[in-house]
Amino acid sequence: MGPRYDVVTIFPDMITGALGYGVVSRALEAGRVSVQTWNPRDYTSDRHASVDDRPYGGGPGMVMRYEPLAGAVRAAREARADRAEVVYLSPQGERFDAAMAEKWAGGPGAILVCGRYEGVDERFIEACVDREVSIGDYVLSGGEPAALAMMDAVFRFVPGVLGHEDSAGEDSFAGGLLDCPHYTRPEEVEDRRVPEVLLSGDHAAIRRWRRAESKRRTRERREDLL
Ligand code: 6GU
Repeated sequence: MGPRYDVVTIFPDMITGALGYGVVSRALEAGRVSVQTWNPRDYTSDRHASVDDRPYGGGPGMVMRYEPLAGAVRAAREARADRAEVVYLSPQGERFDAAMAEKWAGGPGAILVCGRYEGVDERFIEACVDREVSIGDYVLSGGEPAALAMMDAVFRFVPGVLGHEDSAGEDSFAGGLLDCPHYTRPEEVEDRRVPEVLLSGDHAAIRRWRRAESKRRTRERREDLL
């Protein structure tokens, strides 16, 4: 069995909806990976089932309350046989990358906590969170798109998830380089021809060309990777 992710979110449909497509959907159906959502709203005790409240000290926006988050994490923990890490998704976290995705693909998975509003009560992070992870230097309205991006990137490294067994190894970043260009039929479209080497049947030459294109692209677009 591959990794299991428990996602704590007040918008579970965002997660389950987005997981219903393509290779990720098939991997879930085949049981190679699994995802379950936990809604903090189900762990409230007040009449209005409130998950957020106004920030102490004033200011704009709302803050997610401790109790509903802690309750959802506790429930997710109790549903797992292991002691999976609790990961809070936020722009303040350490940066997620391909190396982390590959490492996580071989692990048990995690409990991913998605924040909304201006943030979550800091005491929840202190008491319940093992690490904070960010997908990049921009602010999302919530952690859900980040959780989806991370799980997708992780699942691609789980054996059997991609049909063609070594496709993940040939993607951008796998070897520290960007991906090479790809072409399909027809051989010519609007006066643009497929590079001749790809039609040559010379597999060694094709391998060399793709490698050279990857390097050229990386140098032109992402010199920082070299
Ligand atoms: Cl992980 N969460 C949120 N809410 N915003 C982000 C992020 C995560 N990574 C970058 N921006």
